[in-house]
Amino acid sequence: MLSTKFWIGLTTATALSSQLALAADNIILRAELLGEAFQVEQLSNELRSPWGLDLISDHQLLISEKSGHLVWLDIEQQQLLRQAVPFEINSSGQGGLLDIKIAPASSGSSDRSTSSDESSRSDGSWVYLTYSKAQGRQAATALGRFQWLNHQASDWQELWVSDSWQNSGQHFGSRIAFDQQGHVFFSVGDRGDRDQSQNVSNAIGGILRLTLDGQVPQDNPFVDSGYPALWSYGHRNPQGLFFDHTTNSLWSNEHGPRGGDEINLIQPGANYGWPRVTTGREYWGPRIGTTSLPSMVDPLHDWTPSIAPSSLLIYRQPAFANWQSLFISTALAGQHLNLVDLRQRPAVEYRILTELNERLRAARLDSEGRILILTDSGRLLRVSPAP
Ligand SMILES: [Ca+2]
Repeated sequence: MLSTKFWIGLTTATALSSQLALAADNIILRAELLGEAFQVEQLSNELRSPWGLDLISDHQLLISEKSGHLVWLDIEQQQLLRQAVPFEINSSGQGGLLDIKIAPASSGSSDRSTSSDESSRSDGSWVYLTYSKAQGRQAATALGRFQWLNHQASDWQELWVSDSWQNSGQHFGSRIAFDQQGHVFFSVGDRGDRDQSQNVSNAIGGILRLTLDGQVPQDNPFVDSGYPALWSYGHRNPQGLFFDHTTNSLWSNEHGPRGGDEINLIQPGANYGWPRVTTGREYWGPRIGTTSLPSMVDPLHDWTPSIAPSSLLIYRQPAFANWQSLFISTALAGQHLNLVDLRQRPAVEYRILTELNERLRAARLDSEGRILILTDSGRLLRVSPAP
């Protein structure tokens, strides 16, 4: 359906290159954590409200912009191409084009079986997107995909529109994760209708699980008794989702109200409590519900006061040997990169990049374990070991 013609400014890309070119020293910060000296490079500042990113290779990225644009960025060549995504997207409020993630290579190719969640991928993959689908004045979190081949997107498909329709522009989620058994997960927020998060007959406040072609797996927990795509529920606004191939487990972080941001280990059919259980409060002060209930799963980490976590990964890469197994979250309101060691009790937390005063939107690792980060101000940053 789409061809190169869809790219905006294919010809201006060359002209852009000179603007994009940064001074030889594009290092904007040097610091140290846990014996690891690191530096932060600015790789681009040409993005417009970027929301998600994934790597085709260590120097070629696909980035989603909230306005509904797909960006291809080559950080070596300093080339940036932008095209509109052909879905009906409502980008008001917190809505828009949300996450982007390249599907893992098919489970049939054994040489890729040890590849991590964040390793580089070759051409010809399916690329998944979440977005707030528009219908009149309403919007709902949806999942789509396209094929990426020879620098072109084609075969756009809308795979699943969750029944999370609201007039509200709040709490769409939404991050994407893949396991290695052919499933895709994506998160849906409470859409500003918090009591619906406890209702298992809709997608609101849920993490959903589908096959890669958008079908309901027959072993989903509510396939006979509720919303068939639902995998877990009782979430408020989960904007971090990470499938850890080392432990074969799914993890999420979510925004609480005032306080009560959480990291959760996601189990099928489990209830994560919102709004009956939270340590957070209403913005005007009173408690919400209670802090624990036997039938609901408590978080493994709670940030009070809130940091506003916007993405999640578990660090298992070589670049920073002393950061192994840390849970890394970008923070919006908190304006830092948050690292949590959940092996210690109580968990130990570290905060870096505070000097940048940037709302950090999303992070991914390249093949060496360097951390690529998007900021709401439109920058792409890379955290790497300092020489
Ligand atoms: Ca919870």
